[in-house]
Amino acid sequence: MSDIVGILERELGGDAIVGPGHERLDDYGRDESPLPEFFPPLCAVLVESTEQAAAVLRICLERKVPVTPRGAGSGMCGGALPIAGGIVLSTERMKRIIEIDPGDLIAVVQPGVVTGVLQAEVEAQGLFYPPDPASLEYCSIGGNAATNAGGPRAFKYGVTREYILGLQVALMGGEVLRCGRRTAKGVTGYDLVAGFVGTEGTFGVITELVVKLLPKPPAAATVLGVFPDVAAAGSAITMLLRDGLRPRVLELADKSSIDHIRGKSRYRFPDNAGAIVLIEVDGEPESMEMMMEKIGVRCDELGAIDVLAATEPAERRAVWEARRLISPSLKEAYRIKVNEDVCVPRGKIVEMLARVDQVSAETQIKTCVFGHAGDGNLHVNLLSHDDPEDPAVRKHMWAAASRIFEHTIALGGTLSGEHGIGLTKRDYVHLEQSEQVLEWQRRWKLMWDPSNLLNPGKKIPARTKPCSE
Ligand code: 2HG
Ligand code: ZN
Repeated sequence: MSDIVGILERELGGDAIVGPGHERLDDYGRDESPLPEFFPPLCAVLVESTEQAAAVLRICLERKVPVTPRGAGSGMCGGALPIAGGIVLSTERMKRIIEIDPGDLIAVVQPGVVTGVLQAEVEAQGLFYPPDPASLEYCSIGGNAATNAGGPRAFKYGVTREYILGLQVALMGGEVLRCGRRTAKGVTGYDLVAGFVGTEGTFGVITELVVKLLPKPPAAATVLGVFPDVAAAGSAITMLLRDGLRPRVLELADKSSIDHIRGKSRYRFPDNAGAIVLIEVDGEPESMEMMMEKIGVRCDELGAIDVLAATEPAERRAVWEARRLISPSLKEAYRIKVNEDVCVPRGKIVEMLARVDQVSAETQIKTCVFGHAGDGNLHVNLLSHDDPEDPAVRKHMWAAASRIFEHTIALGGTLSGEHGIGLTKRDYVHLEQSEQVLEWQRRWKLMWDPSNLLNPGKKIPARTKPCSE
């Protein structure tokens, strides 16, 4: 393993390598996950092409060196951490939008394209790429595909998987695979594209994507329902869903979330907000007023203490900037932020919110809940000012997270709605999936990576007992 850095340097050129002693090397041992430790790689390789990515994967297999793919490093579950050492393969330099075709409604992009940049580029041509993870200003499309990222607009438009039509993937050993299509429909063969999306860099390294676009909705408007507390806001969401309301966004933020962004946000949230429901509609300009009126009346009936409309683009931008500030503001305010993204059936949102309160009361850990409540996808943040490296503190925080997972599963939910499993949730997957289901996934992984060198130790827990038991 020791000469791997030199070999990669000779193959790709020194400029591609962030090697030992480089001031940036440590950055590749961290991501946005709530882990205090970092995992320094031997080196990071910043590839610029599919051929370079394939060369790295060929060399790593030949030398039996673990390799961890990385997009922008914005993942929250440790998926991009090189926990087995070895090297990090970063696609951050592959930033080219190769093609935008307004007729075919597709774009062809490299994985390092920042999601927000792609959105702005297609919107300038009257098109629309809906998936909008909160980190869209710095996360990359390759990472979004690797984690099957969601976002607020997933409520109406669905998650990343629904927008990936085709992929080029570099496989362990250096083979390059092109799969999928660029047509609106297509059922030829098995759906390998869907199989790669969401595998968190454990099957292959995405080096090019064909993404589906939509025509840009001509108008959008945002409504803020202000509620006395999170329980009232949660029941309002349940009722709005029962009414059959289908806006493009149906988000929730509790009082703690709002209080953490007040000082920073350009948007002034009402002082009396005990929780807010953020609703956004899109469609024809003439229909906006009518839809907002309807939502406003319904929020009033459901116990809102105020309903505010944001129609002007600048005002809507300010609302969204504020919403995206919640996560970074919590990170700034606490030494520990264990953030979960559990997802419960929509009918169980109110019950889940009550169970989060119960866990907070039992453990005396402060919680903050916000997120994509219309999808049942709640960001339950467990927060503490204690020392993140203190094993007792750590144990206590993760025991609380484990209680949150147990409640989620008891309500028929799933551990992760959008962030992925990576490292931080890997050892809880057995709460949700049977050993048989896990075993089939292990076999699937080994089909693509028989030496288990590509992002090893992620996504699926190691076998703990024979499948037959
Ligand atoms: C969001 O929706 C992100 O803001 C981050 O998914 C969630 O930090 C979090 O809990
Ligand atoms: Zn989110």
